[in-house]
Amino acid sequence: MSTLFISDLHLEDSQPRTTGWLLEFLAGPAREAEALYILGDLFEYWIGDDALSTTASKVAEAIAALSSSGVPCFFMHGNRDFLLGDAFASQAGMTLLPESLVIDLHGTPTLLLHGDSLCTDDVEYQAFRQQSRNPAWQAAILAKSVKERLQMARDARDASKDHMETVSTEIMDVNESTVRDHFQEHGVRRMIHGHTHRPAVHRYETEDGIAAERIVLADWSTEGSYLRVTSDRVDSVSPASCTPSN
Ligand SMILES: [Mn+2]
Repeated sequence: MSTLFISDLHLEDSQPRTTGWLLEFLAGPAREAEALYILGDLFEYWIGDDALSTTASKVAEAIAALSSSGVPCFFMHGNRDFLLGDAFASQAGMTLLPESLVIDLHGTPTLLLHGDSLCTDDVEYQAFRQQSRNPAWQAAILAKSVKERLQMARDARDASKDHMETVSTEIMDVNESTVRDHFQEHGVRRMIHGHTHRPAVHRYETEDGIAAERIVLADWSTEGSYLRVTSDRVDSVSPASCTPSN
């Protein structure tokens, strides 16, 4: 049996192709899985469970269908959809996870996280992250009108675009010493995350000489992609149905 991981789909109404890839994935390869983990940034932005986009409603229905077919679905927040709450999770039949979690993945303790918390060189972003995870700040945002929240989401997106243009690519990537601290603190030799849109398997040696790996999930900007983990294999898969047709 396999466990599947996806992240960074950045779904929104203006990108129906990406939503189409997800719907095919949920009705296809995901049905054979033991569990599906969504490690954040499923949506491009999230202004509250009371203001669902057409895409969000469709996606909730498709994830709920997967989950009721017997495949448990888990969701971890990203830096775009951190306001996604219990109401939507229950509508989609998925379980909300804390911001980091160690699971027993077919015998290997594995740390799961969105990945933004590893990008500690980006001091400005980390300050925003701290604020955005504060329950009082979140409640204040959610109390605003839908119109105000949509405007805030647009502003945040513009600010994030400006930020990406001005900050170097090294600063936007993970900090290696933070990565090593995470291996150490959580006592794991494998972690899986997304966020950086730099899919890869990075190999490390921990302080006590043990081999460790950091698997970075692919984003869905050019094609659908998922990570499939079994007891003896780790594969990154882009199903044919999820690749762009010319
Ligand atoms: Mn992200």
